[in-house]
Amino acid sequence: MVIGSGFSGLAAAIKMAEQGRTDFVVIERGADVGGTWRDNTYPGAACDVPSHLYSYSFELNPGWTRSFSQQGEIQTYLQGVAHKHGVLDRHRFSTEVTSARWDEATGTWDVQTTGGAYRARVVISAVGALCEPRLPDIPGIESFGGTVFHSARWDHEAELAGARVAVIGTGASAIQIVPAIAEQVERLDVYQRTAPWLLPRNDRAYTALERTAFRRVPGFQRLSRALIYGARELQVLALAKHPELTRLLQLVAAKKIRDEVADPALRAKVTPSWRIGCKRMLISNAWYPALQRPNVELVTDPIAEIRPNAVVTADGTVREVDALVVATGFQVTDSPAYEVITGADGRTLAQTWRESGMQAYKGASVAGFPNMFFLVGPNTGLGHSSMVYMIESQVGYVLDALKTLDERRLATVEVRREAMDTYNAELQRKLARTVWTTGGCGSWYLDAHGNNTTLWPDFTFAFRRATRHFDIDAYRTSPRVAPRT
Ligand code: N01
Repeated sequence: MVIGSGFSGLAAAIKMAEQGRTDFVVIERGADVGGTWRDNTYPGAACDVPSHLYSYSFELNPGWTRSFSQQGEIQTYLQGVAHKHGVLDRHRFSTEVTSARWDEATGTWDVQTTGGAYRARVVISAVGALCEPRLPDIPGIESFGGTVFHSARWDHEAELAGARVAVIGTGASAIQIVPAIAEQVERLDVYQRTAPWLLPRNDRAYTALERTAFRRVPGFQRLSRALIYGARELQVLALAKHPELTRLLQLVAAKKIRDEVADPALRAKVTPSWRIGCKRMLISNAWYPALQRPNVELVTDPIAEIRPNAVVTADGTVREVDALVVATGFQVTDSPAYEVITGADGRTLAQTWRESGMQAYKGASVAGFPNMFFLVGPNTGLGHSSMVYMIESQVGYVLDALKTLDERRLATVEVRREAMDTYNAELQRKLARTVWTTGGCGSWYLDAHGNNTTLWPDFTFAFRRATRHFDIDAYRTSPRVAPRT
């Protein structure tokens, strides 16, 4: 069973089908494939990884219309890929997993869903890291009488044209939303807790000639992809290996502020106090111009409370609004998805990870959770390149595990605790010197204890190498019992 059908779950389904497997089902709570690209439909939603790299290696898309794809185009791509590979009939859409419990007696997962019960020999959790909206704990927010919604649950029925709107947050989502809606709203108050660093966004539509070349010239698309990949990998040197090199990137970002922001007071407000790269690097050419529109105000006083018709800041200023857009990110290290999974010792994954911190072996396997594999698991995220590359590495690893189970006639595999601990000690040793840890910021990369349990601290090809084969020696196994004759 696969849970979730975003980029990772869909890839797992396709690769299982390619191996000739027909004994699997994909449980998806949404009504379509796409995951985060199905859910994030806010105005301006687009990817910040170039299109030709942000695609499956087994389904390159010569038809990308821009260097950085917009949400709709990525969602259409994923729908097309799912259709082409014939895996849609293996999906159970609009069905949510309510509990998954390891049953020691049968060596299977007892999975309850809103669409009925299942027994699964293996569960592949592909629920994604950025899927559960985090709502801010601001006094009075529940009393707000106007329209209020999270950036990942955009209310397309809401009439923002001519309205007074507040956007809370200045992360990757907010910096796309604000320029996209600034023109149509009457007034836009942007509540910033921490200023982000921005780099230029070299986005443009591909010319007809380029698109023909992508389609017709053998190897042109693969070459473009390789060049983008190589350039992105170089960033690992600054972010993870030699964080002092981030100073060069920061010079570019600081110049961007000097070039694009005229007012010294606004310049001071938008200049971060932490090192670039510590939080996700944002790319936009529209953010600073939007903040300088006459109908937009960047508010840096902390929000003290929300009233039925207004946002009140700590200095006592009351700003009346009709709509509140909450762009405050996601529950990453404390996702509710971990509450519904119960392992061999009767504890949930959430309990396990609350104690140990979110950790796994190679991002894929957790001690105490036999026959369960994670895609986009702990420490497989990236601050610089395409998650699709990491996802394909993980899918390869998990598919090799399934093959090993069959070939060796194994009933269960469970990662050895010592293997997981050794792996994570080495990861944390590497992470301690990266900009994500030393850069002087807080971010969703870090858990409540300040440990980075989300990012991969090395080149992505190093991860590909580490996951090339399912390394059964790191696992405890049990054989299948032959049926009595
Ligand atoms: O969320 P975030 P996001 N009061 O967590 C602020 C991916 N993504 O949805 O920095 C006031 O980054 C918070 O402030 P602070 C990408 O991986 C990609 O924007 O914590 N403010 C921050 O400014 C990204 O990293 C793309 O001080 C509060 C903001 O809300 C990830 O998704 C596009 C607050 C949250 O920023 C998440 O991005 C979009 C409070 N109580 C997303 N709580 C692209 O590919 C939080 N904030 C382009």
